[in-house]
Amino acid sequence: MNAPLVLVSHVLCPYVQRACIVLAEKEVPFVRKDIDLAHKPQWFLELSPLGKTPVLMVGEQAIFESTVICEYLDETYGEQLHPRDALRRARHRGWMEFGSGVLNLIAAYYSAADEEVLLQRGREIKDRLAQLEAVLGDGDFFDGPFSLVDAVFAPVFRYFDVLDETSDVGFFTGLTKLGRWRAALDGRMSVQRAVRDDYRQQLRHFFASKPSALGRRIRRDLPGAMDGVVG
Ligand SMILES: N[C@@H](CCC(=O)N[C@@H](CS)C(=O)NCC(=O)O)C(=O)O
Repeated sequence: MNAPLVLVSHVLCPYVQRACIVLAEKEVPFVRKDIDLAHKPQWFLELSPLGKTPVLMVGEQAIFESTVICEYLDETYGEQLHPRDALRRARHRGWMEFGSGVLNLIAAYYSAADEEVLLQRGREIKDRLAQLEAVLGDGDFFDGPFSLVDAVFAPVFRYFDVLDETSDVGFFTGLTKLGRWRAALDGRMSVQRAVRDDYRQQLRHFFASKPSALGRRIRRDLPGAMDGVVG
């Protein structure tokens, strides 16, 4: 019998979502334990060497780093999501890393202190999205059946549901394959179940709370964003 799984999480964390998606794809039961990253509990710091979510508890053992968690789950449960061919798998790992780079750019975008930097970071994100568009085929997902690369990009794309509300970049404009991929991921049950029903409102609130250009825009354009959210 497999050891019980506990995923130590944060409500908005895109890296946590990767693990949730893989768990849902494989229909593996787990307990999700959300923590407040602004007030990290001592027990969490003892499990997570870098103080970051996600951490997966497999019985008494803790695993950290989302891609490591996803690969562990992929190797341990159900039908493999990673390609069997080593070269193709290596290529997928490269694009998973690329996805983490896009998440870093998104963080730089929502933290940009002024409009000029916001615009610059927005252009950099758009450039990365255009690079992705150029490698996509004609299927619904990244490369054939749903894979770990899809689990990485679903949380990336989810950000744009809120970012598009206040952005003038047109992140997906002209990127038709990417738009189709985003829609396919949006419709996937595992992706939908990776966040709470009030995720968008939580994300708006998180952005609006920032002393950044995007925070100012959201407070101006979406005043309801500052309304209370359940923690
Ligand atoms: N490379 C890590 C990144 C995880 C990460 O950055 N998690 C964020 C939340 S989304 C975190 O825990 N931040 C808290 C901190 O850095 O203090 C992974 O893939 O698991």
